[in-house]
Amino acid sequence: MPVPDADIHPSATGPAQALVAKHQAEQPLKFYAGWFCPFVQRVWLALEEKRIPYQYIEINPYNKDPSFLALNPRGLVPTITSPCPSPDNHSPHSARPLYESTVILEYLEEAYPSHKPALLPTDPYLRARARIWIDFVTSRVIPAFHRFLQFQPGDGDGGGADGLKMVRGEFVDTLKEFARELSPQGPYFLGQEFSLVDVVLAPWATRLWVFEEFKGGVGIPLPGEGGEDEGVWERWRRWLAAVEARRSVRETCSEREWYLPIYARYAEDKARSELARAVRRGRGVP
Ligand SMILES: N[C@@H](CCC(=O)N[C@@H](CS)C(=O)NCC(=O)O)C(=O)O
Repeated sequence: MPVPDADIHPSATGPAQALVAKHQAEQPLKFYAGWFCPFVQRVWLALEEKRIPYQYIEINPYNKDPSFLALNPRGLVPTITSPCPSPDNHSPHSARPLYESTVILEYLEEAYPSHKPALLPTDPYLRARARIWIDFVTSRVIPAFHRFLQFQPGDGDGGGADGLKMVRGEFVDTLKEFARELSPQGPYFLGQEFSLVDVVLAPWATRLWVFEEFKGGVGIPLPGEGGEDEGVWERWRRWLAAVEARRSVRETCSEREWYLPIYARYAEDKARSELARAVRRGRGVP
């Protein structure tokens, strides 16, 4: 039986709808996606940035269709099926599935080296450092985002206003830690080049409005109110503005009104997705 989360708008709207329409033709690389999903948006950004041909296939991952489970036993989007490398190396299973957004991002970098821009630096040290901050986003920022979003006044020891202040503070601290690592010149994490570090955070950074909508504000100081961290927050705002203005980011976003009911379920802690349950159990991102 489908979980209540399955009751989502069936397709992308706004700019993302136009992009989906352009990617309906059969292509060797199939992109099983959910228009609403930030993990999907990560992969979508990389496909768009690198102009890799893909066929967009809308999936409602809460319905767990058996044909989709055959590709990804966890039934999560994003999932891709990658083309076979060469006709002589033809696999009996024509669809070679891959899942987990960060694994797919690395795969696209390796499998499409001629597709520019490269989204990881070539220098091994800088590459490794980029991976540290990619991991930081997934293991720290996103769980803190969800602990804040899913917080309920009755939760744990620090319930009510104090509890909300605590989870808000913890989330803002992760953003500040990230912001301190941004290259001073920017505008992106590594400098002038957009990279996977920007890609992995962009979908959540462009959803910060959910805290204004449901939790009384994000808690990032307004311009001029950052005290000793003013420079850090000024740099954060410059990063966010550059990311929000990026073509790939703008074109993969749907209209806000259709995200609202989905995020309302998280904000009331009623979502039954794997992510919501993992965060509830204190397990981070599934
Ligand atoms: N760790 C996965 C997370 C993917 C994920 O949680 N996707 C959600 C949609 S945003 C999903 O498919 N949920 C279905 C479910 O929870 O049953 C990744 O990075 O790709």
